Amino acid sequence: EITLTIDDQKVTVPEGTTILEAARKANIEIPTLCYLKDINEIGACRMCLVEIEGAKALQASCVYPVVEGIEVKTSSPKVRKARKANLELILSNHNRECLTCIRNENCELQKLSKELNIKDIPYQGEQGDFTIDSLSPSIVRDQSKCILCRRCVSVCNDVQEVGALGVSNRGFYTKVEPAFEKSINDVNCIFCGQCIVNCPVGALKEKDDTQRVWDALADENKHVLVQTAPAVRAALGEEFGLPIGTRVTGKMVAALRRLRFDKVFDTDFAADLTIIEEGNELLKRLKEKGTLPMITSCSPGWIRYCEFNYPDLLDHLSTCKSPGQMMGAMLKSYYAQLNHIDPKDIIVVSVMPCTSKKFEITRPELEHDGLRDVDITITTRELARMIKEAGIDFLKLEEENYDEFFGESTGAGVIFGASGGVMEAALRTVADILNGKELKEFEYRQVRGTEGIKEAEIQITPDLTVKVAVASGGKNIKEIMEKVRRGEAEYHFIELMGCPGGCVCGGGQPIVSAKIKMDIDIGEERAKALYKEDQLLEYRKSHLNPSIQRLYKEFLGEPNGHKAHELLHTHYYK
Ligand code: HC0
Repeated sequence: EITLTIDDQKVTVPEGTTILEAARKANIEIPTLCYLKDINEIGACRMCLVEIEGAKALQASCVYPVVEGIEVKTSSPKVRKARKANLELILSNHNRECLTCIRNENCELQKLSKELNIKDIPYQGEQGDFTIDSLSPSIVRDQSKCILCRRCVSVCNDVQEVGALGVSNRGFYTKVEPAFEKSINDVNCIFCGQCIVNCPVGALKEKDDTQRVWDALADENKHVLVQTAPAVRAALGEEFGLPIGTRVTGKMVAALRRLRFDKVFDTDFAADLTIIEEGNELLKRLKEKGTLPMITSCSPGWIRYCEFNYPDLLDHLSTCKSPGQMMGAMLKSYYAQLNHIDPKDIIVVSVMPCTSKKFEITRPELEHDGLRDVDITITTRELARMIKEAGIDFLKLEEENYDEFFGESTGAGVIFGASGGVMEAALRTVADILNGKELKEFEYRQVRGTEGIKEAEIQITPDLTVKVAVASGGKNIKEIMEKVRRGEAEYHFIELMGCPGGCVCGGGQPIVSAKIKMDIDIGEERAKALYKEDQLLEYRKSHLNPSIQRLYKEFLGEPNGHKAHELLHTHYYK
């Protein structure tokens, strides 16, 4: 324990704590920009400068460990003057088109300018590079807004271990960019969007597809269907000021109807369908000694990661398309047939917590009869913008239900959005099938929670114990995949998701400031909302979904059968 004085207040904290953390613990606010707890603690932006009694220079509090007895001043005239000058310098080279910036009112730089009472910017002169890279289907980079805080670089390199972004040049010419000034589209980026949700400003954003949706909705010759991914409902409310972890399923459905989609469906329905296909695929691989461990294939970020880093292990992937794609394939076949609509006239829009899904829908593997499974994907953030633009008062909306059949889902479908959810949903179904009855105990808490890697051995029947692993985020995925490559992974089934925490923390979700993330585990809060919805639903196992049962009876035939293979499965080659 160390005791120090911060602004005349005695503070006692464990050794190794930084001055910044100690101050925040004592409710003394020190501003930061580049700081991202445990991820980017590099003292680059100089916003967190403090004065330490006896020290000649001001010190960056985010990297300065506490020392017994020191006296710290966090807002002396000297400190305030230096911080202001640093902020003015950052602003002098920042594209200040705040009114039309995607991060207007959710920008850490804007907020800080207000808090530090910046009135004008004395340093005007040459501006840095203004390149905009919008070649990828998922991510747009705007150099003119980059403040070189390096949060994206640390997340991409240390958390995701992708390494698509780096820092080049020195001094005024310093830039954050992929190697050799390439576009993000031409390097090993997995389009997870973790750079976006960790950027304090508008230098990184999703490719905006909202205009394409407006155009589709305005086209009277098109039948426009929307599906919402599990994790969207757990976060959309944040865009309207609701606390993190508020579940807004019913309001979201109502808003989509106000936007005039022809039908509002739930990706959770297709998650249930995925479980039937994937569960049976696993049983087949176990029985016929197929490639094991089998690995989930629904996270497009993970698929890209696999293609770039483990092309030799692609056989381990389940052949199932992701639920979002399965839904598209069903809507353009069975739904079209039932409703006597030419599939060519159907536009499927998906709302996803994910930026990589924008890439996924363009993949050549994911179409049928020359028609894309899914036509347009927007993120949770883009949906919020559409709702606002349409003048819909989200908070006042009465809750509504999804449209029937393709809107019907189980608790197993909804937990897909949290890390461990796909695994748990699969276990619920596989266990019932192998035991030939409906088990009363079906919550597999061993695979829940926010740890990066979870492992469990689960006794399914008296003679079968399955070994499973769940990992999310590139670094954790790598640890598991290296084991698989070395032949040391004795698992039967592995769930891998590209974003740390799973889809609830996807790169398309509402952006939460570094300061709030210091205190709240957003993944945990949003996941709670999904597990709550699981408990509220009538059915909690995918195979009990009456619409899924009818779909097999009337259209698909057998799980993993001919028709299912044609529409619901694919292969990724590299
Ligand atoms: Fe997910 Fe999905 S659960 S990837 O995490 O499997 O994005 O939410 O939509 O497709 O269902 C994301 C979330 C999905 C898919 C589902 C899966």
